Amino acid sequence: MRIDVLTIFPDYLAPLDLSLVGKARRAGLLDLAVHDLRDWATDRHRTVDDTPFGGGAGMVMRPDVWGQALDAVLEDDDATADEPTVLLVPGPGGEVLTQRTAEELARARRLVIACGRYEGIDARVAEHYAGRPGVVVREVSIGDYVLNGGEVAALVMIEAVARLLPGVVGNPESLVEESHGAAGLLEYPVYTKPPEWRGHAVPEVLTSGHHGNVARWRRDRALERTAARRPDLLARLAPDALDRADRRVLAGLGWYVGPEGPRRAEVRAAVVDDAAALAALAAVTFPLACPPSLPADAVADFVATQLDEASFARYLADPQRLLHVAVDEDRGTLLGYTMVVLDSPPPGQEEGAGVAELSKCYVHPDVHGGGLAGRLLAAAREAAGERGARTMWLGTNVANRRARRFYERSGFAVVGRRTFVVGGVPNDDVVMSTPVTDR
Ligand code: JCQ
Repeated sequence: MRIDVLTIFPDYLAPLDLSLVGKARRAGLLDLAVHDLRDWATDRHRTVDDTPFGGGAGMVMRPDVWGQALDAVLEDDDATADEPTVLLVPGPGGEVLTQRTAEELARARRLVIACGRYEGIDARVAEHYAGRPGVVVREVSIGDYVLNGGEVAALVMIEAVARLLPGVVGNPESLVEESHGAAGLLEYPVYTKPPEWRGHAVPEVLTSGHHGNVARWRRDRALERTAARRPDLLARLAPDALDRADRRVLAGLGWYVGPEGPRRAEVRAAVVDDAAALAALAAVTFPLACPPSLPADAVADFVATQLDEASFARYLADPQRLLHVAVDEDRGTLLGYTMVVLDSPPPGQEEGAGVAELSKCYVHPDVHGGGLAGRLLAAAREAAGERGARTMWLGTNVANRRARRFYERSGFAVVGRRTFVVGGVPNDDVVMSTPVTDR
């Protein structure tokens, strides 16, 4: 690759003789030249700037000087080549440099980097060269802060690009590992010898020799770091990039995985104002939990008489019932809910004190497997415990494998059967139970 840098401070780019970039130059993998813009100024003072049209503070770099300089540097350019020459203009107003940008730039045949100073370069320069065949102009920022000139940004861009050129990085494995990071998560923390330093030990799992556990631990830390520092990156992950273990970690951090990727969800006690949204959600979730053998009108009857807004308003007003909701934090949409009935023993059991019934636990089908049910159940269990419950039971249709597996993973065990009447039609339920206080 060929790179030309134009600047009024050529010495600022002296570090390009060093390290990996310097080595790439000496190895002939990178042909890099730095030019002094003032060589194309025409007056005795080698002036490159002038006052802005329209007024305002500071100075603007003159298009005529830039035009002469760029024409000279581009003179030997092959306008018919397949790959364009990229005229790269670092500046706080450009598109933000990302690993993807670096990858794109690394595929260019040639880069010409125009380092501006003062208030910037006369806008006609970018306009003019954008119209030149074989040239693509890209204004690129290295972040939302202001520098005195484009030189440091040029150094950053050159380093980001050079290390991607074939043969520059000794071990291309380290680029592969990174592209996982580029796939959306921040890097996990790393450690080396000594195993204990100033009272800080290396996490035990890393010295255990258990590769599976190491991989899981690193993944968990990467998820945690990304959630804490770069929630924007987390929210851009595709749902299918997150496995069950990922979702459990994210759930513990206050996230769920929806159809558009991870989002923040709040789990809280329900309030009277939630009644309408609860009825709307229940009308979606309840039919899906019913066995296909159940007639549609029986399901509809149950929804209309026991899951309507008025019913939820009554449940919410009942001190013996505890309702919790999971809500998307940004949109406010209801994602799931639980209802616990205190002192409500399963059929055939006389003693009800300290026995809580988990009467409802539903999550919208779009966000199944997103980690919300676990959080809702934890909130329901905790609230029931605070109200004196020592065991919690539930009934779920014998055929609902998904629900049964979820409750088993959550500590429930099958303890019996019951008949549950939906719209006058009897259904076979399993009864499952769990202690409330331990865990
Ligand atoms: C780059 N983030 C900040 C400063 C004018 C092109 O004209 C100008 C360029 C600069 C230097 O770039 C930055 C920068 N990324 O300040 C003023």
